[in-house]
Amino acid sequence: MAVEKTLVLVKPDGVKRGLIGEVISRFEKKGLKIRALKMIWLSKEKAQEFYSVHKDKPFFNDLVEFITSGPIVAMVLEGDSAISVVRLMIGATDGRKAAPGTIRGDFALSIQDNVVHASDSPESFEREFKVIFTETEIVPEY
Ligand code: FUP
Repeated sequence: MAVEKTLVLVKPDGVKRGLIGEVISRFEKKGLKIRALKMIWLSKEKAQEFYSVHKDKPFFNDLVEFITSGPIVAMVLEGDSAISVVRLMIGATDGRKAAPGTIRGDFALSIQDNVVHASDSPESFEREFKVIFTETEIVPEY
């Protein structure tokens, strides 16, 4: 068993549509532990840093505009194989192609407005976590 942490965001579309509870509920019921949770409104600078791996992509500016268009809910989830498990649960990037039963498959019809973000590797988690959280915002093991 490999206990991992992963970073999940409910994006501005998900917050505006009242899907915070739905998203958190799915992860709780799956058995993942919430180790940190907060609502924030990202600055443009933080958003650019968060999505820096995409800085040369044609959709970068739209992506930064979108993720800063309203508040988001950020959380750190922990559990066995949490990174791959959460990626499976959120589904493919494009909501039109995401499998039914996944979060994006059930709630998104767009590649940009796709409700959630989740880290895709331990390295991504470490980088993304530092943009959004400080170590002291992680609660002790419980
Ligand atoms: P994902 O890891 O599934 O969130 O997807 P990516 O890391 O490939 O992309 C990050 C975000 O960029 C996606 F959530 C949505 C956005 N995006 C676009 O807007 N257009 C694209 O063609 C690809 C991604």
